[in-house]
Amino acid sequence: MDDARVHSVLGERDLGETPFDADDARALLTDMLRARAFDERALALQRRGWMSGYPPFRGQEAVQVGAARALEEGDWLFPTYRSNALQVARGVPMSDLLAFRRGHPEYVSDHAIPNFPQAVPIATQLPHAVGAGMAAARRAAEHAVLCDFGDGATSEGDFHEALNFSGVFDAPVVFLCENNGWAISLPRKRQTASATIAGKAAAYGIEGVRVDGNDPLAACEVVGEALDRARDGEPTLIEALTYRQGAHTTSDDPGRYRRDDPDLPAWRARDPVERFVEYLDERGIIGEEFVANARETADAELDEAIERAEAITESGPGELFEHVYATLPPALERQRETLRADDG
Ligand SMILES: Cc1ncc(C[n+]2csc(CCOP(=O)(O)OP(=O)(O)O)c2C)c(N)n1
Ligand SMILES: [Mg+2]
Repeated sequence: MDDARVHSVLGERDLGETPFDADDARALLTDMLRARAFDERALALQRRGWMSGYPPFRGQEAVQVGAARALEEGDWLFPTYRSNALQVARGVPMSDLLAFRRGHPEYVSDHAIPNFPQAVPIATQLPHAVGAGMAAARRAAEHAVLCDFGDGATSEGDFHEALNFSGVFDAPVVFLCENNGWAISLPRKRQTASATIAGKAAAYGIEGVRVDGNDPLAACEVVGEALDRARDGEPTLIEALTYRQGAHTTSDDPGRYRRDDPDLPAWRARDPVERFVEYLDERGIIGEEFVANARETADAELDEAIERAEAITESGPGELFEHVYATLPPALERQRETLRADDG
């Protein structure tokens, strides 16, 4: 693998030189605008106490929306807490994502999208994704698995175990690492001494690819090719280079640790939404009204989603004891009883 090569489209090719046509490009931009509207509204809702915490994905819309577009209908997605743009673009109802952030433990609507619950513990979804991939291969199923995670996840044992298993058992899995420069306050260069994250793939005998994560066309192309290879039993580790523009979560203050990040202005200037708008506008693929109209539609979709999420009953603390054990162990049973008694 050529470690230095970063796959990109926006700076290198016109749309006619890609597999995408104008409709594809407009659909990608529409989803990026929907995702950004979701992110901005979710942040505002958190600020007024509507939900307790929120991990913004601003700056990472291109890689997530591009990846979502590359998925076939039956492919499984294993998301994280920051994969909301991926899920929005995939068609998971916004109301489900919002209800989850309000404490509802599972996706509530009756959609048939093969989507795992988002993982909050770092990297636990990687072995799950490989297991799902191995099961699919064993049943000779057609679908592949896309597993999304951050640069910080690459330091977990689960990352090693999952990639190792995928290579040995030819699991149809695409590992999508969104290298957004930070794991909370830890910069990428302190995360690993490897020159690249994609380069780690070589140790597992699988393909490693780097892609410009602020370029939706490049992301869609690279993830699509990797999913095709996965269906032939060849896993891939993709490193998408991007940047977390906002705080880690609404509980974080990045001003305390990266105010002086020398890369910050350059990344802000490479905002994925503005960059794609400019690319399409310069080529006459979108007109003046496109962005405003798409945003208006997204805002209306959000109004409805919020209403639907508000209609869902909030979970009580008793939910803590549900969904893990079929029969609660005695110690947990006693804790549940104590909680009930305290609740009066
Ligand atoms: C197993 C585990 N250890 C620690 C944490 C606390 N934690 C939450 S997010 C995070 C950083 C993750 O960074 P990265 O993987 O780069 O993802 P990003 O937040 O940048 O999307 C950590 C350490 C956790 N959730 N799970
Ligand atoms: Mg990160």
